[in-house]
Amino acid sequence: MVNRGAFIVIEGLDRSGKTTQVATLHTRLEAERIPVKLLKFPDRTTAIGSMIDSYLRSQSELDDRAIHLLFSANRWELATTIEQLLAQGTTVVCDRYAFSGVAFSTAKGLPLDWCRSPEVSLPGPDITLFLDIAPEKARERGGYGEERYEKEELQRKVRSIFSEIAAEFDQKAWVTIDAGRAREAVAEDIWNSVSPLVTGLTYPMQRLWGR
Ligand code: Z5A
Ligand code: MG
Repeated sequence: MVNRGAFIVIEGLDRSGKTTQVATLHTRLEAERIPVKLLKFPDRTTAIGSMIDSYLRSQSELDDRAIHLLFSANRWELATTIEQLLAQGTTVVCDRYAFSGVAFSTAKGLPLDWCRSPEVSLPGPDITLFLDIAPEKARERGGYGEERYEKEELQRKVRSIFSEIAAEFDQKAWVTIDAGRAREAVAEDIWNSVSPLVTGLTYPMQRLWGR
């Protein structure tokens, strides 16, 4: 029987370097000959993803609950794929996941419990690496862009909700990394956290919030 792959999620605020670090981790895993698949949420390539893309670029308006459920559905449409990849021994590295879904919608004013409900039972990460950066430092990295949520006040709220979410996980499952440092230092911390997992796991895939 093959050991299953690890499910690694990289979360963080805008401009914290998630996409940069996911790419670096991918390169390193490939160099170590570990089968790996990268995923990114929102996945803007699907039909649901294109509605999300249009909303984020302010080309369409949606009720806050409707867009929340679309973000969640965008994960559910890939849930079976994630499960199959892990079962066949492929490590899955994911750029944002359900925690972004909960943090952003709660920051907009929806109740946290309501936001979490549609995410319950999604494939659960074996580890979540949270790239933490002060919003003012993130702004120095080229400033916030054109998209709907790229505003400093909202990002501050999102940061505080992420820390509420983190408090529910044990320290091995949720690792906060200071992302205000050089790319190489951040990448090294990420590697030190994930390398024990990527040689294959023998316990079953988790489900989000244990259900
Ligand atoms: N959202 C939601 O509401 N609900 C959900 O369920 C999900 C998402 C999944 C779009 O996400 C929006 O969707 C997002 C949350 C919401 N709104 N906001 N904000 P996205 O993932 O498509 O886009 P993004 O998060 O805005 O990511 P980003 O701008 O792509 O940031 P990043 O990936 O964390 O950073 P990066 O691209 O790797 O780096 C940014 C810049 O900094 C770039 O020029 C790098 O070269 C530079 N960089 C990276 N690392 C460093 C270091 N260490 N030092 C200096 N400079 C660096
Ligand atoms: Mg990104």
